[in-house]
Amino acid sequence: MRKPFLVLALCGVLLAGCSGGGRSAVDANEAITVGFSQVGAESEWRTANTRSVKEALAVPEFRLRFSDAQQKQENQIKALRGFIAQRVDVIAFSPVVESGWETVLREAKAAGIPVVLTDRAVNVSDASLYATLIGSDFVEEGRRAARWLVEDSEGRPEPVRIVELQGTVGSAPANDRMRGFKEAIEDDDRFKVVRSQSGDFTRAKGKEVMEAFLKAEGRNIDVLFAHNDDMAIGAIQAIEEAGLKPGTDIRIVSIDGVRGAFEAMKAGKLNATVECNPLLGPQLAQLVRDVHAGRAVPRRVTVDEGVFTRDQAAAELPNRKY
Ligand code: GYE
Repeated sequence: MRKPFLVLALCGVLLAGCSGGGRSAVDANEAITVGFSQVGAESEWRTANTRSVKEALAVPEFRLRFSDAQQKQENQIKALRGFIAQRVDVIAFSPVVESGWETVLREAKAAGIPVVLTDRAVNVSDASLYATLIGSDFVEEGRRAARWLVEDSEGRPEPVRIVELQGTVGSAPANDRMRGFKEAIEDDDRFKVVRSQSGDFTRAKGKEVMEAFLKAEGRNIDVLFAHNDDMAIGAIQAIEEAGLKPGTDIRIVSIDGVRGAFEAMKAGKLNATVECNPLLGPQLAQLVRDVHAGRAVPRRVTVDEGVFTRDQAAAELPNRKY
């Protein structure tokens, strides 16, 4: 934490030595060591997010220690403790679930290591346990999915029977997307969520749970709301295998806006996707720089995002970066 001030002071005295002489911009032992604990590799979104973080931190200014938690909080806690033991300069992580972080975050604080949350939020009573959170507004994403549905349901038969594929139980995006979606339709009697279950953000689980929904509800499903595109893509397969037409017999709206979703929309099988931008690497790098230097950072940094529908898919596909 104190290192950069020392470096700056030295630069002031030995200006020539710091700025010239053919030395690399950042000396290896001056690099900011960042311990990053990723959720896993559960979705296209996550793959793009990992790539973005790794790319942004793959410059001499940083030394990255990357750890994959395989969607398990216990692995993530272990990784954080490892980073603390190694005395990294900054810890960044994308918490699998919201609760259960107080103890390990207190350990990081006691060791003087600032923490940057990326993508997902935590539930802690002491706000000083992390410096900032960079990520999307998941409640708003849930609302956007619902607003699309309300608009697309104009003039269609009522009631509209909805099944919901939730993300990982206890995760911020699952909790918030569910809340935002529900909030936006609960005063409208036309809409009924008849089943809601977790598909853990993966294609395989999305397919499996959709099969169970179809078995239980038969042909009485009008809409699928999936908390991410991967689960929707898995569910599309289940719907086709049941002899129904995804996108027509069952309208589908999901979240993320990954390439696979645009392809499914182009094929007419997915109706809409709400964008959730995974390319947080550059903004994360800046926050790491700032907290390491002791500069003030905003508590919450959100990302700008939109909604895309089937009629826009073909034109938008070449512009997609993930
Ligand atoms: O929507 C999903 C991923 O936390 C925003 O996690 C992220 C979510 C994303 O598995 O695809």
